[in-house]
Amino acid sequence: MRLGALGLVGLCVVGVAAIPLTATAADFAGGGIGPIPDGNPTGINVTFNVSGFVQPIQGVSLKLNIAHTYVSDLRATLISPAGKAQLLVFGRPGARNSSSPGASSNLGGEYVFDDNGGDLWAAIAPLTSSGVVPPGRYRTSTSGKESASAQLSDHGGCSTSLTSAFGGLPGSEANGIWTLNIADEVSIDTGTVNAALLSVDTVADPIFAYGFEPRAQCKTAWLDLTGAGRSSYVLVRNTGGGPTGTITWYVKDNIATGSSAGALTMFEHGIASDFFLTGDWDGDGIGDAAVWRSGTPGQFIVRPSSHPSHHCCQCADRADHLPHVLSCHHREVCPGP
Ligand SMILES: [Ca+2]
Ligand SMILES: [Ca+2]
Ligand SMILES: [Ca+2]
Repeated sequence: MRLGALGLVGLCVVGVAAIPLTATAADFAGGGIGPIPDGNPTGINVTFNVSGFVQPIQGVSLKLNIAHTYVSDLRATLISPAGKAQLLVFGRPGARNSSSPGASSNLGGEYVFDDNGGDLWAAIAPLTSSGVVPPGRYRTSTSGKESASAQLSDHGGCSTSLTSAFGGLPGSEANGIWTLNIADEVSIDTGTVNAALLSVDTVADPIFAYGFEPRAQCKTAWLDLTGAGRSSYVLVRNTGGGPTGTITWYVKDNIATGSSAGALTMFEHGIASDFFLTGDWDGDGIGDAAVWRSGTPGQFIVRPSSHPSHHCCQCADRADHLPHVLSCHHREVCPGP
């Protein structure tokens, strides 16, 4: 989606969430803006009261007026109502492993995050400590250092997609309080969110074709189901019992060491007769659990990391032939056998 299209139907005024009965595109000003607590991973929550959508949303973009003197201190995550879907907007951009202090350049001005923007990490790379990241449009991107204290790999800087994370949310799930959590995870340098605007529409973007072009700054890890930048430890167990018993996935985050070793996540996905695999179907840089279920039609059933409560299907055109397009964007529902 494009911010330039926001006034398209005259439905809203910047700063005022004026809502039509049935929204097709609208802006929502953020509440809770202000100084970002220094060296505090909890951060602040900027909230957007979204309403008026009946049809599934497609495009989401975020405009921030933000000032900060050390861009690599910051992490920002956008979360839809009730946590149904979420995406890291940026996380410690420019910062990689634990020996790197990250990028000391500044934020100052208006930054738009949408699926047609430029590469934030590339924009940061040449800047000095007093340099300002050029205001403008940027893609969302995967995290550098995954926390203030731990980083074991050089991952981060891969472009992700707001449309893939949030597109397809039905109106009932798009309406409500959206949250942008912004945290400054490293002490000394500080900053402030001066304004925030969330733009939502129901029109698929004609320009972005869900591609993830190579980025010189981008590094990722195979079988990384947590976004830690290293392969996760993953097991599946037949916890339902029998030849079609429910399968529980056990995912151990591969960060930290000793008693603080990574957290264990458990969730049910698939049945014992499925084939199990992983990949990144929603393009958020984090691996998704998936199964292939043979049948007529055969189907991939994916648990996208950006919206894990929506197990979405991609059907084959006939029994055990691969689908034409692998995407969870529209949360396809396969017809019954
Ligand atoms: Ca600086
Ligand atoms: Ca700081
Ligand atoms: Ca994913």
